[in-house]
Amino acid sequence: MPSPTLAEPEDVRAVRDWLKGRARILVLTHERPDGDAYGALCGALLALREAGKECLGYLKLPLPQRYARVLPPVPELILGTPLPRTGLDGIVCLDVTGLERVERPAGIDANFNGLPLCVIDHHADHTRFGQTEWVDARQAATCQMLLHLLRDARGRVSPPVAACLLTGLLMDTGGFRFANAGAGVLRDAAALVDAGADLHGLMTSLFLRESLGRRRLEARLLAQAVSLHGGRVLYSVLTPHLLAEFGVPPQDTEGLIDVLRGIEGVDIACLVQPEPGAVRLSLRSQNSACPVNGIARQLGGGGHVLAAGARLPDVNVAQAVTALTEETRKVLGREAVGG
Ligand SMILES: [Mn+2]
Repeated sequence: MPSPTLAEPEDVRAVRDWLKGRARILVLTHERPDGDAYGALCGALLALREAGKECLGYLKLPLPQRYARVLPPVPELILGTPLPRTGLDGIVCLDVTGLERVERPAGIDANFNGLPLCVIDHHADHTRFGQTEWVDARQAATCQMLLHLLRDARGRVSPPVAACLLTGLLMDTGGFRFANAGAGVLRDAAALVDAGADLHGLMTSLFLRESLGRRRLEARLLAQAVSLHGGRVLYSVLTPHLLAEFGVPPQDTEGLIDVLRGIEGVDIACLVQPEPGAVRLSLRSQNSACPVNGIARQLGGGGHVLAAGARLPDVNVAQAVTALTEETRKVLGREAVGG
């Protein structure tokens, strides 16, 4: 894995110029946010305020406990309610692959009310949807891109912003355990620690402490997991009922799939999540010869080589599992042929 490098300078410059020309900015991220999304959203809002900009951010649901514990309070964040009347003059979308994945507040339409759109993202399957875009799939996290942007612009990052950005960098690299955690990531993490982020505190809260309910839910998911293709694919079904049974909030499912991914012999792990009118498949690969982004794309979704997902409308769990069985068979078969 090559170490992340700076993106084309003109893209970064375009984003910086765009930001300079705005006074009241709305910051959005993707639906069903993860640690990189929360870190990037909160870090951007704090940094914009420090730069003297008025800004607002939006999340449909409150932050999961693990993030609420470690991220600084961000008063600019609106939770689930319509935006106050504002004279917005631009929207920033962070860590979002495509237009349809943006978590939008009531009052902001699919055309973003015609406001100028600036997009910063690191997904390989990003589909351009902003007028001003900086997209670099070599970066491990959107938070890593924000660090470069801030360092270039101001040469420094404040301690609260550093805490947010390190949170995203940690979560998108699995605590420096994934293949994307190269030397560049470690150098950037060190820069964030130098800037005041509490690495040990973040590691503890993000990876070493969970509620008993969540740990019991993980145990249940493992106990009911089903093997396919001689154990190379492992899936488990996570229903809203199961979340309720263990008292785990619906926005706190990030990382549950890792209990399946970590099992010996598993190349592809899948969490099957029925929701109203659809079944969502989250996919993780332990083996770059068995990419899951192609599977996700085949099923109408997308993502990275090793982490992807799809939402299958109008199917039940059995039909989703049949689709999973077929698509993973093709990928494992190709790998066997390819060597
Ligand atoms: Mn990300």
